[in-house]
Amino acid sequence: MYKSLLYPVASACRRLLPLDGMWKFKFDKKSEGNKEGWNTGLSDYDLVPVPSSFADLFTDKDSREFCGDFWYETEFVAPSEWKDRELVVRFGSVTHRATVYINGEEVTSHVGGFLPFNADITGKVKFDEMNKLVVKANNELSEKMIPCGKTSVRSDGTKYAQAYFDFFNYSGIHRSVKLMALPKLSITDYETTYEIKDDRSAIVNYNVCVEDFASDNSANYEVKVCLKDKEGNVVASSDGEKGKLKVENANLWNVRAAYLYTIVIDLVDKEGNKIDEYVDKIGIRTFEIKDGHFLLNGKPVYLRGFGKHEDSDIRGRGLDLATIKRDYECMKWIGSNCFRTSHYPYAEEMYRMADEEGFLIIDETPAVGMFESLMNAVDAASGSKAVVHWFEKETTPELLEHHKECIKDMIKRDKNHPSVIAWSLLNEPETIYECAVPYFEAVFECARQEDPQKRPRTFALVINSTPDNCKCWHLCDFVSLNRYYGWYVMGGYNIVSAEQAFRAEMDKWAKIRGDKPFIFTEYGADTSGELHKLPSVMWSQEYQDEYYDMNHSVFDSYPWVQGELVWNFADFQTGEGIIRMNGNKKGIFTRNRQPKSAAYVLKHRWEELPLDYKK
Ligand code: BDP
Repeated sequence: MYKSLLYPVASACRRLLPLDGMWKFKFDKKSEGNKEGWNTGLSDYDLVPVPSSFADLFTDKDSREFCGDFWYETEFVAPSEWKDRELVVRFGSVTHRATVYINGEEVTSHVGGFLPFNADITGKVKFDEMNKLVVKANNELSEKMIPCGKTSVRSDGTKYAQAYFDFFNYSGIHRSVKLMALPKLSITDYETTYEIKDDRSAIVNYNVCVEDFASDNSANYEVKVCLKDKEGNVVASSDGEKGKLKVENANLWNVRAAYLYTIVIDLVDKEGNKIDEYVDKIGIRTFEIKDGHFLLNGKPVYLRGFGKHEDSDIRGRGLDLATIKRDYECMKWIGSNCFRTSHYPYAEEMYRMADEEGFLIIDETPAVGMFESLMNAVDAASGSKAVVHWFEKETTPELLEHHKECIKDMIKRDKNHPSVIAWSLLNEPETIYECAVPYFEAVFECARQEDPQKRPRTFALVINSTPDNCKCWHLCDFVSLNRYYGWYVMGGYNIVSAEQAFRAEMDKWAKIRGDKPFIFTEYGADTSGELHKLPSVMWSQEYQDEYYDMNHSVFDSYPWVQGELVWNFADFQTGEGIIRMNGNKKGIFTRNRQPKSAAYVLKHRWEELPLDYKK
């Protein structure tokens, strides 16, 4: 079974066939697809683009809100030159579950909507002929997987997704699909760690994984690794699966001043013929927390930027390279240097771009919605059932296993990006009962084990996880607060009281924080892109400006606040509800990526703040 999460690239020894395009598509309203043989091909289908969410392609509400199984189909021809290769279909992501069939035969299943997986179709392909690739996907939510939610049923029997999170449950084949033709003896993974020396040289420690997928293949090979600079000159090389590359006068990867080296990993046989080649870009840098500061290459850096979403008009959460480009242009224009991949790992193209542009990423798992309060409040009020804390539910063990799988895959996929500086393991979970602690310990330990670079770990604390009652914050290497003083708490004219309450909370953290740095992973106010009002009212652009001014004056009073990521980069789609007007409007940019007036407030502030602010 081909298990590798390396980004798919073509090379001297690797071939790629992109399968993106219009695919056949069909909703399986009665869950009859398997019984009716849809795995062998679809009839009476629609055509939809891959990659894309399906929700906003159609004009009827039943399609947008569809919850259950839905099927995709495409065809491809594999040339007979590929007969001796491993053939693997690589899905960037399918939200949330997928079963893959090739020529009618089931080849693999995968759970988790935001990370890649492979379908190994070696030995199942007809060469030089049409092959049918069918995917059965499913977007039901449950409390046993992340993101958490449940699947409910309307009075007319139709299923619908009840998300425990504040973004639309976009679903579909969200990222690119590629057929990879790989050598039988393949490079399946590699990792790097860095040491920067006083004499400006650097050591790149590397470790390469090789797998032999043909049992008759003699494992007589050698690994050769070299590093090339921007001009293509080889600056270091080494032999062996593990080794050290010494780079003299190393060009370091820095914030908004990236320098990338090309790493070329070759497998060669005894005669020196190439068996496999994998090529990637890496950045030489260190990142650590010391004395309450984030140190990039030993120098303090103050984080400024956003919590984001993968969200755009029509394509929903589907990969859109134009949106990625525009987002980076907006993030550069405003003077930011960091973002969190709230609330799930993003498409790999986003990280590759951050590597190039010198942005810092806090990489987040899809662990969102682990909070029972709202549902419990209703239940408790009606006396209908005893309140069960989130982490003592009977679903917890299964949830934890899935969560750990996601952490492992996220770190496996993203560990070599210089842009990734930290892991965010959960967003706004329930932390005020002791039963949360073993769960948190397990996920924090899992991340530490998996990451060769031992990046700092955190989770985003909801407003009721306070210095008085949070049982889990001490596990964080740095603490991330989501705070809405002046919006959900004491908003509008009462913002004065909000500031006082905010400072009171910060004073309490100050007493117990030790030397952990704190950042804000969320603060924001919903704002209509059209509404101006003098004097301000909540939802007006004027109020969003005042809200940010108040929050920044609090941040600036505490030297141990080492970063500010506003919520949100852009307006985004959510489910329907009385506190959402066609989505969440806390964007600094509209959903179309045009600035609201708060964008100028932030631009002014962030361009003025030195990189090592509060050093
Ligand atoms: C936080 C969540 C985020 C929401 C945000 C909001 O982490 O997903 O979108 O609040 O209410 O609770 O805008």
